[in-house]
Amino acid sequence: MSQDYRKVFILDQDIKHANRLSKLLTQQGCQQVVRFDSGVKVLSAIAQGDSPDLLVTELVTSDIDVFTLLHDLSSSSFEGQVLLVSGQDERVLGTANEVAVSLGCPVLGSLRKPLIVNELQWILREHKKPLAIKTSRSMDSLSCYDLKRGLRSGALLPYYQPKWDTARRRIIGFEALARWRGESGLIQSPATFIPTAEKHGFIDEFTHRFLRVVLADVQRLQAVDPKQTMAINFSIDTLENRELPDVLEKMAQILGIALDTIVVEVTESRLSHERINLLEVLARLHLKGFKLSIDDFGTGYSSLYRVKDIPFSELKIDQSFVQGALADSSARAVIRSSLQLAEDLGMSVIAEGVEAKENQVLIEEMGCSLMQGFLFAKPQAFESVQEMLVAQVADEATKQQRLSIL
Ligand code: G
Ligand code: MN
Repeated sequence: MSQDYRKVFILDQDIKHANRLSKLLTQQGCQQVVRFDSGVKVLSAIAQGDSPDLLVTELVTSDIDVFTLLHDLSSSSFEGQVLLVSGQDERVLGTANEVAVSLGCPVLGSLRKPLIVNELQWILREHKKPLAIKTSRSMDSLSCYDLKRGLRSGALLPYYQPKWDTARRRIIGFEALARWRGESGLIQSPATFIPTAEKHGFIDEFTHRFLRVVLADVQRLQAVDPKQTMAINFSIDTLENRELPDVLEKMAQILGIALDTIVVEVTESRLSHERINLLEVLARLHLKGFKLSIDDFGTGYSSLYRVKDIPFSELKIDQSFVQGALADSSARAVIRSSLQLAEDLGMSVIAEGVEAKENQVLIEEMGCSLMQGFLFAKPQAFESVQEMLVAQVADEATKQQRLSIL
């Protein structure tokens, strides 16, 4: 299963630990494991073209610490993934993880010492795909010209990801995610185009075009099941526009869509004091009957203050906590306190980014049954989520019929 990791470097001064790790990695199918006792030697091997698929590193090495190492790796030719290991406080691991993410280093995860075999196996199995995408090197943003031309030719399109109620085993709604279909047909994520649209001041045009398509799709989905909700991610720049509540209301009303089936998602880290109109716009959306959801909860700095102030009806626990929950007790603590906070404030909670069954079970045990994630369904084109919904409605009708016969 880890044959993808043909070459692995281990950077660890602790010989006993490095030996054990090396043995385990070999057992997991890694073809070549090379041990290093110095960060400088790792960097110089990489500089000479000898680069691993995976670098497993301690936080503190004999010559450089992990932060220096990550900075140097991000400007080297290293294209592999990083697995952090430490006997230190988990929060230090968390900080190193965050720094790596901000540098665009694909972090596979973090492991505590002493090493637990299952934990290593789980990380290698579940996270072959990196947690962080290399934003700095592998994702080229689109130019302003590309965007303007693409907008007119329909390059902007929504993908939809179902939201699941695992207790009732059904789809309860969807989240619309903006995607860009490039000329080659390649589907790209918002990181490639939203910043450019924001920078050049046409995010509102973007939002309007996107909303028109999404709301038309909502109408079609609700024709299948009227209770389905649609969550839409709004740029903070759009939420600064005082006309938004009226515009959104009019668009929904024309299509006969109930306003309380539309969920406005706001990313927590972008809720800022400096945004003069933001609070007013959110409050007016709420007064009109739209639902407000706080996205990526736990990643911003103003969590508690903002949650108290803004009438959110839903809180979405950021995927980093959800995915870290099995191995990291601090992540579990964040989830537990988010659930408590939501309960006290009468909000529902959705766990984002559930990729593994083990995670689903753990999150359920913690008291949360609403989830989103690749385990249930990836974001996909309208036609395929519509099919899923049609199948669900047909299935429920059959069950209902059987019950009424009995
Ligand atoms: O910021 P927001 O939570 O709206 O971002 C959602 C993003 O997360 C989408 O781009 C979607 O593709 C991605 N996503 C959804 N489910 C999963 C998952 O299970 N794992 C990972 N890694 N990403 C996910
Ligand atoms: Mn979202």
